[in-house]
Amino acid sequence: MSADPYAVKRRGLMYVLSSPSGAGKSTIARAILERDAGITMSVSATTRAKRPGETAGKDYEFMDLTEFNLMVNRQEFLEYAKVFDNYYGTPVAPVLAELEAGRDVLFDIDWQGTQQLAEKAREDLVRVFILPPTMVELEHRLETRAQDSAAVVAKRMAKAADEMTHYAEYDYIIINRDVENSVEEALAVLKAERLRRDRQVGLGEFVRGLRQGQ
Ligand SMILES: Nc1nc2c(ncn2[C@@H]2O[C@H](COP(=O)(O)OP(=O)(O)OP(=O)(O)O)[C@@H](O)[C@H]2O)c(=O)[nH]1
Ligand SMILES: [Mg+2]
Repeated sequence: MSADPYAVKRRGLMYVLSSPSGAGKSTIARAILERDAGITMSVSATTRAKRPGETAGKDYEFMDLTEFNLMVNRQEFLEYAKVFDNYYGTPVAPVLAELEAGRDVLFDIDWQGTQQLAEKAREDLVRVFILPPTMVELEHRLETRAQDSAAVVAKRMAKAADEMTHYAEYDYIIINRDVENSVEEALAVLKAERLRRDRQVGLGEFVRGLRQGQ
């Protein structure tokens, strides 16, 4: 993972952030990436239109349905799902490359995708669900985001209540009352999970070295 000669070899983990729309997941994800050099974002493919301010290849790989289906058929997705009216999927190759190099991968995906990852890679998965403090706050965030039409906001509010019931499928729950505090909590989870014994595959070797007086 790093050039540190004393670093214990470890397996990368898959860190999933999910939440109902507008709970602050994308903001928290961005902050994690800025503050922790050991984790990289999984860039999803999507059939939804690019929004102003989004960069192709960085925010998403934007593609049409034909292209998306081609990737599905070639089994190039680790998971994929229909969210609202569009398809979203996680390309498998970049994720495996990061994990094999001992780096962690961050996923901003919904509960459907998280369930699929749990079936495929339960051991490597850390699931975090973000809840809004109140529904009033959630609606406010959706409105002030102002990237979507009023109709889209209404649709997302209606779905949010449903989506929240999936909190029980996650390992950690963060109630986003204050973004800074939520980011710290999200980073604390990451730090603690990295210390899990079974992720530190180089421990046997490390302790052997210790016993030999190195
Ligand atoms: N299953 C799955 N879900 C994804 C993937 N990429 C994004 N999503 C989810 O799709 C939903 C919509 O994402 P976007 O179209 O970017 O919209 P958004 O404004 O960011 O929506 P929210 O993050 O929900 O507020 C979010 O819940 C994402 O977490 C993916 O590869 N797989
Ligand atoms: Mg988002």
